[in-house]
Amino acid sequence: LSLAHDLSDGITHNQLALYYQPIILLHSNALVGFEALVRWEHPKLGLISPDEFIPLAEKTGLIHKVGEWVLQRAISDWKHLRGLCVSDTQHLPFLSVNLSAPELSGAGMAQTVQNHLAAQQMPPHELRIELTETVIVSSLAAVSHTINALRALGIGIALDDFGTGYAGLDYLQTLPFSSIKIDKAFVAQMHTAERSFQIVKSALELSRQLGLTTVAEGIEDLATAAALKEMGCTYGQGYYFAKPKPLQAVQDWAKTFK
Ligand code: G
Ligand code: G
Ligand code: MN
Ligand code: NA
Repeated sequence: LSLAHDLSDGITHNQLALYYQPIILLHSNALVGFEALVRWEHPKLGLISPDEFIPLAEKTGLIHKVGEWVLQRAISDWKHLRGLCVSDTQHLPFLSVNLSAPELSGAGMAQTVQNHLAAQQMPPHELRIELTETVIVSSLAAVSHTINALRALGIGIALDDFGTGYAGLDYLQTLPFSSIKIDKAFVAQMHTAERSFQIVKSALELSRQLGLTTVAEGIEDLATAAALKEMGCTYGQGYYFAKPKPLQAVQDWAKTFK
């Protein structure tokens, strides 16, 4: 509808915003990274979630403009976020950015990412690209070249929403993932549903066996954070620690997080 037209205008009129959600190293409760999550501040409709406008952007081809804006903004904001993170020899600070299939199937994507990194002097290993299983299933051949090229640059590749797609294990076999994000659908229920708990446990075991790090998404309480830490999950993310926030707000939050 005209929402697509609005989005095209919105991109040029600076209506997109990036929110950042903290990622915590569970064993020491230290801030180690952020996930960048895009929002659209529509002048009449208010804040629109990416769940609504990313599919629209993908259908209309506007995703390339959205993705370009997200990459540029996130990588340029990183200099304000990096210093908030704890850094040790095992866990370097990282910034996670979501990419979708049409963005990845473009031939020049790895070069584009490399150019943004070089422009801001961001080390490639501090960037992590999050991909969903559904993204990959749509065009494995088209995206695998780009994914391999990004990984070869030293960029981390995370399998997002793990467990909710289909044939996820096949991707783990063929694509160079460096981490897995366990979907909040499992994490949120792991204390009330035995099956969810067992699925999380198995995902952690699989991840360990493959030498990958794991991020648990959707941690909403202390009990869940404590259980995941006990189970050996590397990183946690969720409202229990912090909701996604604009840059200034996340900087303020970090000052009070011990
Ligand atoms: O933060 P929120 O729950 O509203 O995000 C919903 C979903 O939108 C996320 O799970 C993610 O898959 C997607 N998303 C968020 N930001 C981006 C982005 O910058 N690019 C793409 N392609 N998807 C995003
Ligand atoms: O890209 P991905 O689908 O993983 O994005 C994570 C989504 O989950 C974002 O939309 C973010 O706003 C949302 N989210 C993050 N933490 C929590 C949480 O603790 N609870 C719930 N319900 N959603 C969360
Ligand atoms: Mn994500
Ligand atoms: Na996701």
